Amino acid sequence: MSFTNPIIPGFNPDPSIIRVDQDFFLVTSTFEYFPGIPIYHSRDLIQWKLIGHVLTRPSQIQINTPEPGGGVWAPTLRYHKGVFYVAAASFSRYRPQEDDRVWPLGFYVRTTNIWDDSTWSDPVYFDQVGFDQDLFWDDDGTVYISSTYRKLERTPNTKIKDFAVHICTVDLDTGHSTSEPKLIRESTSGVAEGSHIFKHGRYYYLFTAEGGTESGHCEWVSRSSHGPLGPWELGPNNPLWRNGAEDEVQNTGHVDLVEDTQGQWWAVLLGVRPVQRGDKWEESVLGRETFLVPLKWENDWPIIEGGKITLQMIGPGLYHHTTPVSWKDEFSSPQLQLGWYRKNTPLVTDYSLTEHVNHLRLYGGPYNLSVPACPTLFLRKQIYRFCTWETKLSFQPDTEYTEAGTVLWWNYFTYISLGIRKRGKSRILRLQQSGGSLVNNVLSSTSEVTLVIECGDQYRFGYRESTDPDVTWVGTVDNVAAVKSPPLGAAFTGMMLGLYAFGERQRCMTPADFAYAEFR
Ligand code: 6LW
Repeated sequence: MSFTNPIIPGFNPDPSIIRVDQDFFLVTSTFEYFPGIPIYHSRDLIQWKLIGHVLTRPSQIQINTPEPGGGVWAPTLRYHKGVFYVAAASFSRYRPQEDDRVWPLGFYVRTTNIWDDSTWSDPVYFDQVGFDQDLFWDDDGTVYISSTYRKLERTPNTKIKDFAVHICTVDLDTGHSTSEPKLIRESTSGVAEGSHIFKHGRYYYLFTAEGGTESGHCEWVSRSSHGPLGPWELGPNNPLWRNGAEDEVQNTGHVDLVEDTQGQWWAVLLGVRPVQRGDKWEESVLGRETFLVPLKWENDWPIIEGGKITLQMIGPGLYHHTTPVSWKDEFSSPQLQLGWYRKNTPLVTDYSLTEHVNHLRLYGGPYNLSVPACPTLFLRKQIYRFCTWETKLSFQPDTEYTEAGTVLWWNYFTYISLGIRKRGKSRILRLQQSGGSLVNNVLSSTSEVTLVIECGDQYRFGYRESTDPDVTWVGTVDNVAAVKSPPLGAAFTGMMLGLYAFGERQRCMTPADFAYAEFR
């Protein structure tokens, strides 16, 4: 049967997967966003549903003033004797190699009930720094943690990053390591990361993502008949596939593996879908997404048939893929629906779904959208390349220092907001590109305003007052311009759309009421 990639579209990098009986669970990275680490569920590996998040409480994760691309990196999800584990690391800076002092300690959390996200424990921290923590239980019960950090010995040939995979045994109750860390994989590319260890048949396998997460990204495999400490023997078919700069799916790597109930093995990995315009490839605004590929074993080595990751793939099994074409939240439940994200861990409650029934009411906090702190901002991932985002806002600002509206969001350096403000006696609608141009339109009524962002090769911003027959378009922004305006931060995340309210250094006393938000 054929299936369509990506299996989880939009900003969903670094997938890690397990199967428990009939159920597959998959987690991805969230970086500076909260709640952290989405958990997706599937029965067929193709259709995935968001069922909750691993990090939902400030006692589990404090993401306060991260750089874009900081926050929670590459989780590993594992299941052992009735307990689910997620190991990860959280950064305040996005590029650890730029400042060796800020390498974070890794941590893990656990639960026995993956269906109820309030049951995940508080973190137990490891006593080792690094990122891309992997947990492996050997048959004798020994637990190994592998992670990536910069090699200790530096030689004249040392690469700038020198990210290498190290392993040690660990006491999970305390998080303390119980053996000296050992280097098990370094790469001539200078980057070996995203390690995952498995046992299959008589061998242990070590999968590593190499070359860095951008254009040189690929996946290597080694095996050992001794154990996780090695020695490891490199496979004959490395890298496992060769997606390159001309392919429809690029930057592929960071693999995790799962065996289905029929004994078929599958890899999940991250990749991007660049957009071809004329003879040029442009980066996808959707970010790094989750892809699926079947694996075969030959002479006790894994291989990918065809040697490429593509948008349409053939895999054994019974698959059917239906892409939902629309999504709408009418704010009719007293709890926020799954799939809304905050930037950073919110420290105060600044919204209500019950004060104004069937509305999301925001009390804008004192931070506008261009600061590293946590603004009153609710975000959804853009998962369709061509779609329209729409919301209806009622907001009667009583000072000139408050604003509420909708935003196209990459990070706090790069966003475009369309919001209502007070100017003199009138209300204006302001289109503002971070660090850039400004368009102000005077609104003619005090009624609700529909705010629209058309997403495609370009983003088009418009609004409609209740008396207007049509949308008035106020500006257009090129995709790439939106993503690339400096500084980029990290290419770790993806485009999001959101609702916001703020006061400048003082909270906003008048609420902003959003009647719905939709993609169509
Ligand atoms: C991930 C690591 C990586 O933890 O990107 O470039 C990080 N390397 O494997 C964030 O996805």
